[in-house]
Amino acid sequence: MSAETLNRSVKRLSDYQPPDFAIDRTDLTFELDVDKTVVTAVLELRRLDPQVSELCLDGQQLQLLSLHYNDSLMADDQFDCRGHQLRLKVSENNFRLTIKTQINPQANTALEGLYFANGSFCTQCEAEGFRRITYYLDRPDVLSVFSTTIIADAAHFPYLLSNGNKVEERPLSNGQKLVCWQDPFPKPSYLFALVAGDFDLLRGEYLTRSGRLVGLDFFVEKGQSGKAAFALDALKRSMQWDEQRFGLEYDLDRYMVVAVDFFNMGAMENKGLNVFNSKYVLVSQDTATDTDFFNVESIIGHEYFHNWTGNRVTCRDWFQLSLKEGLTVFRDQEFSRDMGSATVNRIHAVQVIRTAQFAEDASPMAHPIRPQQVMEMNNFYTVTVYDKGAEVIRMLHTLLGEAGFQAGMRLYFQRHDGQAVTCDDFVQAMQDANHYDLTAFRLWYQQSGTPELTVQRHYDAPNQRLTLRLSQQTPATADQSDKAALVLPVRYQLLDTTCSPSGLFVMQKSSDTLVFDGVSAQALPVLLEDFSAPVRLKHDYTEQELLRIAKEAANGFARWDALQSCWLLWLQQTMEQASDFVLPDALFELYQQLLSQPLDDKALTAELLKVPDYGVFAESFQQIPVHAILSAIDSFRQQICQRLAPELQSCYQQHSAAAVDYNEANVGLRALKNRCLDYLAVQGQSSESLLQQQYGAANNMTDKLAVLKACLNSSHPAFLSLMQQFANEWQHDVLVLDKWFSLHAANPTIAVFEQISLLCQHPKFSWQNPNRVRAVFHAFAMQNPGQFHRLDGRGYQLLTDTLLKLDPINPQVAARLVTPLLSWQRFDSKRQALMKEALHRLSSQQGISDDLYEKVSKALANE
Ligand code: B3K
Ligand code: ZN
Repeated sequence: MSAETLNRSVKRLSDYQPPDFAIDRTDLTFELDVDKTVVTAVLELRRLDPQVSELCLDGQQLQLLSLHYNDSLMADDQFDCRGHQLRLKVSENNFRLTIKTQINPQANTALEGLYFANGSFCTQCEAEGFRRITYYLDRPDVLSVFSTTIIADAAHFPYLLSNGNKVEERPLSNGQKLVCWQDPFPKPSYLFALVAGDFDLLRGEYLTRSGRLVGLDFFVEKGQSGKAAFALDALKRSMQWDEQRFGLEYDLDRYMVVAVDFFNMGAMENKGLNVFNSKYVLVSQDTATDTDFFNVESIIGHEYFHNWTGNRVTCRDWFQLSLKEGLTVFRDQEFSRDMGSATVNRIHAVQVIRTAQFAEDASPMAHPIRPQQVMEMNNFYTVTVYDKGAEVIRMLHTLLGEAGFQAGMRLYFQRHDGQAVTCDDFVQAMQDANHYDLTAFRLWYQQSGTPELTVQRHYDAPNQRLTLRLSQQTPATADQSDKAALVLPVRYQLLDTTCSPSGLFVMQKSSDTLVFDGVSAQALPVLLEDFSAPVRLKHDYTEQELLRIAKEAANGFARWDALQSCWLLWLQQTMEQASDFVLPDALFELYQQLLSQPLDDKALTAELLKVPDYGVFAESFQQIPVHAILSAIDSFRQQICQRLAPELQSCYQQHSAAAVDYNEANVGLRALKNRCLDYLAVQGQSSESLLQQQYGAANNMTDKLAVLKACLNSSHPAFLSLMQQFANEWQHDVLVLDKWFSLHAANPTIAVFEQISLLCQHPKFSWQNPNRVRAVFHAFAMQNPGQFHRLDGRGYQLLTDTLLKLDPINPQVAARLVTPLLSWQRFDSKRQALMKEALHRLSSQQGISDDLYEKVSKALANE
């Protein structure tokens, strides 16, 4: 490890020490001012270990105005306030500290702590943002009862919000007003929130199953409250679902959600006062796609479910993040599954694992779902901690069954309500409630990497016996070389002529056998149904066998999964045979059938009809052949369009009459119709009238955007003029404009560079706003592989220039965007050299943030 890395502090799970002090009460007063906010924190402290003589509080970017110990003002030589700490000698067991600090919310472009943006004050404290508000024990295992008094100009900030119940509201002299909040539930500082601004308010209510009436308040930008109605309903559905499925009820009288346009991520589960990125609250049919509606419902659910899994029971330390995130993602996935197409939901969740999560395992940032060391915690809100974490919970659910899992949840809450605990405590509750030994299972929490499960088949004809030899192996990752065998729940189904047995095989060792007796020579096992373990399955199935599963399997996921394997085979064949490769007739027959007689689940039909995205193909290679993949995708789309144009046309016509509302049936119809449109656009000029017609007639954003995407995917000549029309229609609405920014940034031609520089000068673009920056640069770096990975290095250069500009403004957003540069080892030597050059430019930048430094230094570690 370099000297610089050592200088920056790396924290280790193995160094965990319980806190020396408790903070029984935290009384905060905010005198809000855009550039000089004064925060007075009165902390009632209790020494837990009488041997300890020093108290050390965390603090960053604070100006200390005064410090009182009980009632005495402390002189400068009575404490030590340097770096990111405030230290003072302590001799009593119980004492009070009154800390007055001044902060500058307007200068806070990192959007961590208290910031002022777009006319409102807002906080984001997870993971370690509270220390930018006052000196504190800013760690999740210090739980305190908070009260918050907010004083601000009444005209500019009519709503002054914080956690819990409002206990006082009164006008003050000189146009100011005071509001006081009390939160009865002890909580760690990361769940603190404050919002002050002028909003429109949409109110609702929910009667809990025990008969308590809860007020539901949505605070949104003026004029936008109509667009929060869907989110309000989604919140009611979440509350009801959590009562029915998990027996969990809400615990305060009020649940508030504030939607803001300046936010680093999706949303935040602060106790009683969620803060949301406006894109995950504000939707209407004319401005939001079906995917946007889905995301709103799922994130509203996610943040609500955190009230029990995260807030009532929280994490002991940040290494345990998956305790709340993996579990809450599992819960939100189950909720979404019950609200829409279960199969398509599972497909989408699995795609995240197979693309982004497997890529993270193969990258310099590889880590287990419970990381062992961290420089900047914000870098570990990852697809591994969240989504692989949810898969680990799902495996527990598979092993224990719904009743066993729920028994484990009940015991977990019974034991740990009101505590800050570890992932081990969670697994222990599952184990004890079920008398099921989970010792070996716990390895999932400490081992990183993607296990490979290999299956070999042997059929013994005289005995009609099929033997499957299963072996597992996890390749070394950047963070860990030695790997052991994991517990793998393998769901299977056997396709056979007469019956189709199915079941669960729990693999415990590095190799094992699964035997089926009395089966025919045609028997075909479908393994890992519903992706019952987050592994890469290696098999030797032929195209015919895979297509048989795609046609015959009862399980929709298995059908889709078999087709995914087919596409990987066809990609290999295309790369071997270049332009001569022709997709097999059997695929066209299957597609013909699906187009003329779609399944009841139209959204699943649309998934089955889809050529996988670049990211799916890319993840199947150690070294990614970018352009070969892109041209194979083009060729596949062309072949499908050429062979099936009439069927695509008629399927399009037959499914074009969906009503506008967001519901499972309409979403499915739109998905299927727009899949057809996407292929038809390949025809170029001759599809123009169809595209124009849909664009002009569309009464919803899904159908409009589908036209633009179809044009983009096919480099259709109508693209630019339709984009112009779209910009004229939507320039007043930033969330819609973000879609337009992203489409431009995903343009696969060299014109994208000129276009991006124009976008950055657009009056609605702002380097301070994460949504705008991501709309352009996330789309460019992640959805435009052809231009991003150009051999002249222009793509890498553009991203590097962007990161150098962005890092001083908002390190969290910069550190997210750097991801595609980290995996330089996955490309050819020319690109490797260019990507490393880009990483060196970043690492040699003066004052680079810990966020970016941690990732870049890891990426360059094994150069
Ligand atoms: N807990 C927050 C994420 C906080 C991210 C901090 N960088 C949102 C969520 O997972 O619900
Ligand atoms: Zn979460």
